[in-house]
Amino acid sequence: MSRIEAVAQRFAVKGRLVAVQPVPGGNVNDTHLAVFRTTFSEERIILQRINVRVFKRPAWIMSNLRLVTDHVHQRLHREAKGEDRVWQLPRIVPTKSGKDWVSDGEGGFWRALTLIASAVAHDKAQGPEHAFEAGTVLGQFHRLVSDLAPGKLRDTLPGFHVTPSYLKRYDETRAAAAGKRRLNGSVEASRLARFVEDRRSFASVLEDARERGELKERLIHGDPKVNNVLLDELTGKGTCIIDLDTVKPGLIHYDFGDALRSIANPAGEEEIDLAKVYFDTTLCEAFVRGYNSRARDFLTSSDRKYLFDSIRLISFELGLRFFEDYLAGDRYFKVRSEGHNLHRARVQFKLCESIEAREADIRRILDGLTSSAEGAVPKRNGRPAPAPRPRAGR
Ligand code: GN1
Ligand code: MG
Repeated sequence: MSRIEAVAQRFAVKGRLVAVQPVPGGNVNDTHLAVFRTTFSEERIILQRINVRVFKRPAWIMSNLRLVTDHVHQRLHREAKGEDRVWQLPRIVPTKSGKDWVSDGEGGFWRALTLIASAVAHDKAQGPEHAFEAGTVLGQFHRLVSDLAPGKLRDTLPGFHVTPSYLKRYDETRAAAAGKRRLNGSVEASRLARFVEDRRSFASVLEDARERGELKERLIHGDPKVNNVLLDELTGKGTCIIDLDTVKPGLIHYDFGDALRSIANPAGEEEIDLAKVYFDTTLCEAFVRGYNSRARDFLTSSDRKYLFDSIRLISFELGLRFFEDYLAGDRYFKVRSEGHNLHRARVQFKLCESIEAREADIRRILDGLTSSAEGAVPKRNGRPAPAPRPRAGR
């Protein structure tokens, strides 16, 4: 029996374990699908090994997850009758001894979650309807956790999305011998370094506003990128947001910016051809309408003032994080080839440039967020989504 199979069997699931398969994707944690069978049925769960190099206190992830899922499940239950759909959220699968996780004796920290069956996730936007649903799902998530006190949750990843802290780390990495070697070793790396310099003063825009008291911390998802949004395979409607490891107190802008830098880049973040990477304002507009349909009253006027900056900033920040990791020797994000993180950085910086070029249009769309009453649901084409892929966070 393999180590993963032994781990899978420690969770309280009916039936006999018949397979454990890796689920691709995910830049940080490792994800597997475990299938258990009985004479009459089958149960499938998502088994994940938390990356403890990134998440130094994995037990805190689980105590947060327990709080958030209990809270959201209760609310979903209460609100189910008036809803236009069945909203879903995975629950923690306990171990046979009633714990929320297991350690494998070799430093591995594992947890299991129920699989949201009949749902799909896409790595890039499929069109405005998809973007509308992604906005709806994020708005719904913000609404659902808005009455859970942020102070109850632990900070699972200190400094996460605090852009100036990434800049500081970047400066340290660049000054180290290995960083210098990589920086001077390619023309492209030097070009990206100039791109960062040109935007250095912009990096603190949200943190400055927070310090001035203009922006307040709330509970955020932390990683609302397009493939963490699940769509119901039968109806095409958003059904759930997964990957709750970074739910913690923070600025709502991190979520807004991260969701948009992801859904409004039709090429996706792994695109090889940079010419295909741009910020699509039609997708942005659809996302904003979707968000508005669920969380209209959620944003204050100060919040709205910084929405454009958040989109520009998070694409810049993610590019900076990839670039820093490239210079540091790929220690944080998993890579599939030499230069992978460098290329990911190029994609995000290209996107950031496109956001800057379309500033006026984007601001007009965001202003609509203030004035329009309700996001109109776009027409559906009625086509079922492609074959399901199991996703439960990465
Ligand atoms: C990481 O591992 P994954 O794919 O869920 C990262 C996010 C990035 C994302 C970019 C904890 O998320 O912040 O936006 O890659 N998560 C963490 O794909 O750093
Ligand atoms: Mg994640």
